[in-house]
Amino acid sequence: MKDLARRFPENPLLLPKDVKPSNPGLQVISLLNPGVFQFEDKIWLLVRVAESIAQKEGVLYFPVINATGNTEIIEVPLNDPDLVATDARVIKYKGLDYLTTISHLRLLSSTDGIHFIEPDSHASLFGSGELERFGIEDCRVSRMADTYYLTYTAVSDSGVGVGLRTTKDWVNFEKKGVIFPPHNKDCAIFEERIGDKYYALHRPSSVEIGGNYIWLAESTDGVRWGNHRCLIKSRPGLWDSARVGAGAAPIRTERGWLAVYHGANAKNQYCLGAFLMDLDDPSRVLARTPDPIMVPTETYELSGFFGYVVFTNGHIVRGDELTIYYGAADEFVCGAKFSISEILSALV
Ligand code: MAN
Repeated sequence: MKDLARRFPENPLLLPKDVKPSNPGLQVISLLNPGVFQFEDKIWLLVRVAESIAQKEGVLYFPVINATGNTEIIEVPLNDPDLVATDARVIKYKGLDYLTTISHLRLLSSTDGIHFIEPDSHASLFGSGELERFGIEDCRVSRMADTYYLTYTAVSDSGVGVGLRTTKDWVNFEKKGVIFPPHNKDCAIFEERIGDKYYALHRPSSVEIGGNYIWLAESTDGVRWGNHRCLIKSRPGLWDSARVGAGAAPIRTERGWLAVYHGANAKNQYCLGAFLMDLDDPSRVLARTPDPIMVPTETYELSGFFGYVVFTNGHIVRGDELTIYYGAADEFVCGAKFSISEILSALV
């Protein structure tokens, strides 16, 4: 299907083999879903590195971070009746949920936005504490004045929530803890205050009544959030029928705040769409794209760790040009350009 994305001819920009594992006992399975920001005249990616253990026939190994912060390996025979391993991303074992990989966040920089290197000067960010025992993932980076707000998925056996860390120099970080408790992810803080309030999009999930919808929250300090309102729901019968979640920080345009989001259907096929919020009152949704603006079509989007996925949580805006960086097939980091006015024209 033809979409609005102009993919980089250099795609995939980053493959799992391009970085070293964080520990010699692990292997990098996927590089995906980067947060994106500009710092010291460079473009930076805060890439999610998903790692696992080399597998052997007949058994399944999966990692967990133990109470002392070290990675522990659990070994289960594949024919164990207590094991449910039907999704490449998650495992159920003896009634408990685990991830097949554990993720941390790695900093890579570039002068052209295409070729990225991993500078020694910046350490990786790892999960820390009991609410990040299964790792940290899919970080959005929002900048306000000289502070960067990092909102990421914090995963543990207690659930999937949103963690916040802030930094000014990408060397020292302040941990603000879990700002949206489970089940919640896909949190993007607006890069400007409106009136005297901070705003954020987030995605709680409701199991029985409701669903996986995008909500708006407000805050007076950027850390404690309230006045939650539900903005965008999944749409039965469409490409975003099962879940929706915000990408990076909404973009200020003359017509309103433009948000790029991902939507998935019941087959776990992930596309991108967009919606528009009122500039003064972002709880008012003005328009939304009926069709996706990006659909998995290239081989690197259709097959990989988890195929048929395009997922973004980071972008750079220059005039009318929106460059998104995205995870393809949950395994590779790719880039694509859009025209903001073309996206605005696709809104209904
Ligand atoms: C889903 C997927 C995984 C992710 C977990 C926890 O299963 O998005 O990639 O690791 O949620 O966030």
